[in-house]
Amino acid sequence: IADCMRGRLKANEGKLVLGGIHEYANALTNAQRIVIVACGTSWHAGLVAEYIIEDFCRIPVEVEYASEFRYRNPIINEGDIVIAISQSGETADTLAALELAKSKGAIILGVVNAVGSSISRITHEGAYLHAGPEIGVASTKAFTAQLTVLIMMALRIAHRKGTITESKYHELLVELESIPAKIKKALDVNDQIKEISARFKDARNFIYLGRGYNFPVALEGALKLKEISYIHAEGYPAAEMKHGPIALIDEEMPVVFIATRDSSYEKVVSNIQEVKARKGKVIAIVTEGEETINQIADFVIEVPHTSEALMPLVSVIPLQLLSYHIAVMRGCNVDQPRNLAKSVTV
Ligand code: F1P
Repeated sequence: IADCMRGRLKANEGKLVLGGIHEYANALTNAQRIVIVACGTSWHAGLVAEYIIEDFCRIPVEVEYASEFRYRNPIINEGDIVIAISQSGETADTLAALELAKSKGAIILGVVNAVGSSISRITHEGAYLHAGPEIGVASTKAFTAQLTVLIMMALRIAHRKGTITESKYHELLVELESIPAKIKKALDVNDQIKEISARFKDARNFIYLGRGYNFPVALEGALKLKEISYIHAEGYPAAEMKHGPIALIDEEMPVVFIATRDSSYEKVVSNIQEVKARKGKVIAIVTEGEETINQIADFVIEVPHTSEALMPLVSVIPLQLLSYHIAVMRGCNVDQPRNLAKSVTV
């Protein structure tokens, strides 16, 4: 992962614009609307992209499940920008969504891992991840690499548009370069996560909650657990909890909070208190040096501090480890989960 990030950062120091987008760089920068189509983990990366593009570039973004988009007669106009995100580059739904958008005159771009794949061949232009092949079926390092490329694209667009200050732009680029070391540090919690996994390996359900940039991370944490350990898991925005999922909480329910120090921190702390008041078991991913949540949560996992918009790159790591250890302890084949294909081509 670190190599991939360094490689991409280096590549972008040169003449590469917008992480591989040259010809359509102006179209992307001046877009009135961007539609992102993807499936599974790639869709979660798209959701982070929506947050960062709207936050920094002030361009409206819609993130669509390709499997819905392709069948639902969506409104796509000539010149709209449609970006596909895919690890394999072969996902049939994503490919069909792109073909539909292309037939309506959209500019179709790709953020794809597999070089020469079907999606990369039909797009007008694209950025490769260069993350190397995923060994397992469930997407992990591709997610991190997708986020890196999408964040870099968003920062470049914002810089070209002038919707980000020069100093903020450079501050975020420098911070991005520190991410590989921070991910390495986040991996140090492996043994602690193993212990937590042993405690919860027989749970029947899990809830994952996060706000803002950490909301898509909650979705991804839940998906990873479902995919490789076959435990039912739901991800929600933490603020949605009171609109339904709170009814599920009792002393049997593990609730994973992504509760790093950011602009929603105080609100997340009160969500944790709401879960504790109903005797839920709280596992909280927090920023190192955290003091308040340690007093409330049952388990606390620390990750290094980074900017809010970059946090998904770091906060997803303990969730991937949690799914991995639980799956191994349950005797599941983490590389080849049942019913899942590497490329969903039908
Ligand atoms: C999308 C995806 C993966 C998931 C599994 C099935 O694939 O849903 O996110 O982990 O491999 O396919 P892709 O379009 O990103 O290759």
